[in-house]
Amino acid sequence: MKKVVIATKNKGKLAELEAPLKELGFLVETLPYDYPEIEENGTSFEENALIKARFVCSDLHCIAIADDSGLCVDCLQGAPGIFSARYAQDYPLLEGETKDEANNRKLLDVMKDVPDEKRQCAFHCAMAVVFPDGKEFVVHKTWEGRLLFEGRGQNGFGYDPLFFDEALQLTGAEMAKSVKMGRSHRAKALQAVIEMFRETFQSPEK
Ligand code: ITT
Repeated sequence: MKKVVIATKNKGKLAELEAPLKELGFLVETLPYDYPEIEENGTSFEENALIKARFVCSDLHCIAIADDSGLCVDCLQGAPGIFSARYAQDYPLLEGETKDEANNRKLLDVMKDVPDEKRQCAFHCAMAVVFPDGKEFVVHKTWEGRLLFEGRGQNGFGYDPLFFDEALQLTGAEMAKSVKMGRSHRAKALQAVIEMFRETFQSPEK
């Protein structure tokens, strides 16, 4: 059975990536809790995804998948973008607040005077796969929506409570995981990766 490591420490991402890869027949491994932080010093989602996948592939000697993703808000010229995970690093955490909650609080503050019709945004995901023989594959997908004025829903992670999908009239945190997996930036990127794996291996069990 072929082994693949998902090069992320983000539990929300992991929850979305692990099951489909297992279903495809891979032995899926995750990074240990104390795995060193990989410096993401690229200037694009693609560069950062490749940095993470290359590092883990060469360190652990197996196929590595990494995703670099984030929310890009039109009227903020694409911010927080590649800095989505650390957007609120200049905001002191409130008592009991998580990093995701602080990021959402900052974004709502920054956007508080922006009217509904100017709140378009999109999630972006670059997903990179690096093979021990040096082969690399990268795909980039998006999911468009509108930023709400307050969070709704308990599912998902990150900016999901603020991200409103106009077609479904639900936030990313209000939709069931299976629904998000039919629409999201990450789900579409993963689908392309799965097709690439099918073509490469016919079946990963081989
Ligand atoms: P790894 O680098 O370990 O994978 P990370 O959280 O640092 O974890 P990124 O640098 O790619 O990953 O940052 C992604 C951030 O973008 C994430 O922390 C969320 O704030 C946001 N994000 C990405 N995809 C999202 C989604 O599907 N729903 C909500 N927020 C998302």
